[in-house]
Amino acid sequence: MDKKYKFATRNKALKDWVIKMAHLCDPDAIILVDGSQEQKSKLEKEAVTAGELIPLNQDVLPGCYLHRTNINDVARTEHLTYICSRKKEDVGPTNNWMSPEAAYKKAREFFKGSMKGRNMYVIPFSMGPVGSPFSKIGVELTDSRYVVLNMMIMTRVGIDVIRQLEKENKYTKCLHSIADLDVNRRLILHFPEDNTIWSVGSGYGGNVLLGKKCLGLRLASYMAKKEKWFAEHMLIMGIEEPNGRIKYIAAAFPSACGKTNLAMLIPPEGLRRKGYRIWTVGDDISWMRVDSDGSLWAINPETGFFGVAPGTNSTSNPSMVETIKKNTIYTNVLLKQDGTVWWEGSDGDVPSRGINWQGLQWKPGMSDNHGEPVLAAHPNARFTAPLIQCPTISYRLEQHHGVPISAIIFGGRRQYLAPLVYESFNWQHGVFVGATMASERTAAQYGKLGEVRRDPMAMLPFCGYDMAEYFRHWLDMAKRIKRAPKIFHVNWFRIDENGKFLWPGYRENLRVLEWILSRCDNEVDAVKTPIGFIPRAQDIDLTGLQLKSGVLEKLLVVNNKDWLVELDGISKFFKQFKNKLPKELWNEYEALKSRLERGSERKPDTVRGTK
Ligand code: OXD
Ligand code: MN
Repeated sequence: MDKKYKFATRNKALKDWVIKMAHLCDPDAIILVDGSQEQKSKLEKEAVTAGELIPLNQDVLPGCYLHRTNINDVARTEHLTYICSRKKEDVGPTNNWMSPEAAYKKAREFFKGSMKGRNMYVIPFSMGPVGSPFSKIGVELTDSRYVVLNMMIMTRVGIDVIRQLEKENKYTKCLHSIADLDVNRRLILHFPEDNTIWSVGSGYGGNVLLGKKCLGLRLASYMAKKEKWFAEHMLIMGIEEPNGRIKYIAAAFPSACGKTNLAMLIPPEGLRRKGYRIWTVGDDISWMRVDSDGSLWAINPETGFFGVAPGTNSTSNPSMVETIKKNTIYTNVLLKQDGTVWWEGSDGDVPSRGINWQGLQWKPGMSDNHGEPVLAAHPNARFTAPLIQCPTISYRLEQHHGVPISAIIFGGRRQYLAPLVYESFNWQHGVFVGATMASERTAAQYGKLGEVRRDPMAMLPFCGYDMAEYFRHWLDMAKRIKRAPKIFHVNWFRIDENGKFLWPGYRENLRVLEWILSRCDNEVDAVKTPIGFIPRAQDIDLTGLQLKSGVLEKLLVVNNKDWLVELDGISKFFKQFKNKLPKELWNEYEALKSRLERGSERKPDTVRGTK
């Protein structure tokens, strides 16, 4: 307590807070992160000396490093993640709650002296271009060099943020310490009313890069409700059409549905020849505002990708393979003998040996004491890489007003139920489609295989307040958006009688996006079904794709009986919100039910859609 800490800033409140937190955590010194290349190199060197980073083969992977987390610290810990609003009812039934008093008290014990022997880095960062009406400033205090180096990739860190902070005293106070990495002393706490985040006991990205899920989604969603905008778990991509116009879409998918791959796809040959090209804006977070033209405009508040490595290869995502060839931090992948890296589902042959994510000697075919295969990379192994290295990156990243959104797309992984694509009837119905989004678990996820997990708007783990209020916000925004994007649902994962995927996915998904955009321009008719408008088979351009005859028709089937069963799951999900659930969503539920019941007494619908 008697240490004299030094920290210079013209922002008195910031200085007081930093010094106060230093007294709590007891670091050796306080270091301001200015975003300079010089400081970055120094930190990298120190991290290498301390064994926190391993330099990779600099001839093949210049500027790249490997990091290994603790083996008990490899993913977001949702059960230790809390929203600490003053009133319990404000977080709703889908969030963990702790009172601010109890949360501060408990975490303070974990933070006490937690930075002893380490430095406290002060990272001023901006989510969004500095000075943009969208942007939010944060300051993260951390004792982890890995966090500093990742934040320098994922957010805007630098002198202009510091200047902005001196001008206006409005920022999110983020405190992080790896402490002793003990899972029993780990907490990820959000205090929406105090604009504060405290994270202790973890070194895993999603728990500690506090600009991302914690500020970028949980606190931002709370701010967005109050300030009447949207903070969403969505990719943003521009689709350049043959006429040279670029239209932008925002899309939300639960994990393991290919969000990052879609955001930067390379058009299949048939569509590339027509003149299509993709411009990636972001792969994870979309902040959207109504601009003066009455449309919804979006920015990606981040500057980097924090992507899942396993499964990333030249077929699934050639753009990402290019992006991560330099200036990338790899986490929990296999280190090969030649100083490069590998993971399950990577390009290249399976290496004959290496050091796996746990730091152990590894050979293909190894199994543990329980007979389980020993993996080269952790299934949630990651890379952190700058957006600007992506070959498809949009040139509008720094535009203060973002990009105009023509369509919002929701999606899930459904083997039988949802057709390849359908369009909602209107905004309110679209909100219902988003609110009832669901995905079946894959083998890579914890839980029962095939079990349906509801994940409205892919925001279940990221909404910083009561989801019923969040749905209300989505509905209310209709009044403000004069030129609302159309809302669609896609499902790339339907299977046939033999369990094989019917749709080839990946780059071929652009064929579906093409239909979506032509619907936005009212260029094609559609077929009206009880769940929404679906394409006429002839309107999906299959040029160059060998799809067996009849498969597209199968992909577009809407089976009323299956949907009637689905209604049970939806109603169970809705009921947990009790009378807070907006009645408009129950109205949509009833309307869908009656359309399905009427529909099942008739022949399949062939009614023409709107033009
Ligand atoms: C992520 C996630 O890491 O959604 O982006 O979990
Ligand atoms: Mn995400």
